[in-house]
Amino acid sequence: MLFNKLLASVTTAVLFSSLSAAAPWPSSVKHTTHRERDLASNLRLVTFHPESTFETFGVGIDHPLNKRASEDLEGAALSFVQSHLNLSDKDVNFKSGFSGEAAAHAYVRQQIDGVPVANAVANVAFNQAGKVVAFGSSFVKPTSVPSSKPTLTLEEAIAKAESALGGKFNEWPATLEFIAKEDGSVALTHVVQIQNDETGAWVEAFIDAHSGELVHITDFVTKASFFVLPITKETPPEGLELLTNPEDLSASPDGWNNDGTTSTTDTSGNNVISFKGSQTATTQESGAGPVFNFPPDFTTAPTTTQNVNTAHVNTFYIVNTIHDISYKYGFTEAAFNFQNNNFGLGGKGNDRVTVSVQDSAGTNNADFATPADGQSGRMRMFLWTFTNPQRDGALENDIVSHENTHGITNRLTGGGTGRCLQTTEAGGMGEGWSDAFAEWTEHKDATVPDYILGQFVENNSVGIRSHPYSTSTTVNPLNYASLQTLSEVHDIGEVWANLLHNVYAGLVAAHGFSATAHTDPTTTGGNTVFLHLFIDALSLQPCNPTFLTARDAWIQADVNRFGGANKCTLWQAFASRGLGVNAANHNNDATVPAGC
Ligand SMILES: *[C@@H]1O[C@H](CO)[C@@H](O)[C@H](O)[C@H]1NC(C)=O
Ligand SMILES: *[C@@H]1O[C@H](CO)[C@@H](O)[C@H](O)[C@H]1NC(C)=O
Ligand SMILES: [Ca+2]
Ligand SMILES: [Zn+2]
Repeated sequence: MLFNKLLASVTTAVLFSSLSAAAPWPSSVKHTTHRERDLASNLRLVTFHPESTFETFGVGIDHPLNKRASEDLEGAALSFVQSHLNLSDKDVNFKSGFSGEAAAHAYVRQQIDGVPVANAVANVAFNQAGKVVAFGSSFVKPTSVPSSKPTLTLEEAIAKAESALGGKFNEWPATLEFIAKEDGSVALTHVVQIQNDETGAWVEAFIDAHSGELVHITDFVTKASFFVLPITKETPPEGLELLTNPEDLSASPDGWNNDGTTSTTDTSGNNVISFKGSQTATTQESGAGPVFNFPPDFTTAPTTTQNVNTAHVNTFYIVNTIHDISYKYGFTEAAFNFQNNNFGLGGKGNDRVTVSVQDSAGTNNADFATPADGQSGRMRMFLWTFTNPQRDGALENDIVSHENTHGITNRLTGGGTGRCLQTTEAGGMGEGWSDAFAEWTEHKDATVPDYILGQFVENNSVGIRSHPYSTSTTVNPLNYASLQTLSEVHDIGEVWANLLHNVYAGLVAAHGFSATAHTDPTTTGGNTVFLHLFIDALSLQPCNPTFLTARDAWIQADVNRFGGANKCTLWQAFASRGLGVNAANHNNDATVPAGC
């Protein structure tokens, strides 16, 4: 409860005053380009992210190098961006790219004097025919540009960042980058990572390399805020089972108990390490094989050795399983996933997920920090204090899945930088994808029941969100226009997750349900189609997407992979919750394209 009280005293007061001063929707417009955060030392910082344009091209358009070999992704992307935005080659810099099953993706940055502009990025997607199918851009035309030679040393910038943010430089290599500001200028900045072990804060700080001012941050941590709802009835825990060989060797070739070079006998491997307190405090196998057989005792405190072992094993199992599922649907090494050893398949390694269970930093919550590809994702699970004995979020799979999905969405959007779900609206969708993925993993057949998250940790039947996700507008009335009055990321996330619940229901109604979708992405059920589009669209959408551009990315993803077979099903579902063809500025529209 402490968390809610803190939130109320620190954040809510300000949000109420700003909301009451303005008409409902103009105040929500900034969701697409801004984010206001309370940082350490009573510092409030508003970050600016230039609006992303997003165009999709259906079956595709040509690019200047069409005649050349199509495997030159970098050359094709750079030449397309230059011609499309009328820029020269000195303005554009290739950041990352990969070829997926349905599309190839390139992520480029604007640069000035050879220095990249951190928040001026673009992404280009090519279909299998080598034609451009999607283009997103937040490139800027700066009104003034300072010298690209810093006057402030890196050491001075680090000292400024540490004192402004109340944390310590974590020694991750600093970079020099421009940052586009709201006033139209750009600032030259030293970019340094600052962490605070007590609060769990982990940000990239952009310190003006001429003035020393903190001008921007990237917040790597996405938190789950779980609001207390009235307890109406009990949901008994589902039974745990001893599963044999749950790993998918086509996604984790050395199995889960191998750290990429040698085999392991504890809850550590190539994709994840689960521990409590320190990374040496993992759980050792209970028998060779390996066997990790540690049944929980829900009548005793979660902190008993027995229950800590269950927590390690369950999170190790869930994060590995999500690694394997998402891998088969396209979240691979080259697409910036979390693995120590990438087996020569592209991307950066040494970044398995670290899971700290029963982390002492908090209660009644959990979080996930997503730095760029090549640095480990950090999941922290907390204890929940609503019951006696307390309960452990590590044993409620929807909470673990929700957190893990933050890593997937933050890596797949914008090419592995961890910088592209930072605005209020994009951060809100981040929460929504996390709920929607958790829901996806739990479907068992073609029925699409209302979905509730977090009922075990709170020991109530209504869970931690304001409404169940539902195809019924009576059960869940949230729609696109709800964004006019919502400004907290989890609240916005509920709108997106409810939209995706309805997209899911539409696809399953059209295609049925594939029972083996977790391990076989070639199946044809609506649940399989849904997860393909979910993953594919993340790579297509622009940096800091909006509901509108994210919707367009789903439509384009369907063209790329299924030839547009689901166009009307998708539009009908989106339009049913206000995200029709003419939706704009957080105003509903129920129009579907002609012919649907
Ligand atoms: C493209 O850029 C050049 C040089 O900056 C300029 O002269 C030209 O007018 C631009 N063309 C268009 C179509 O904007
Ligand atoms: C869960 O809630 C029910 C009442 O709804 C209560 O009887 C039970 O003791 C609670 N369980 C725990 C562990 O607190
Ligand atoms: Ca990686
Ligand atoms: Zn979350």
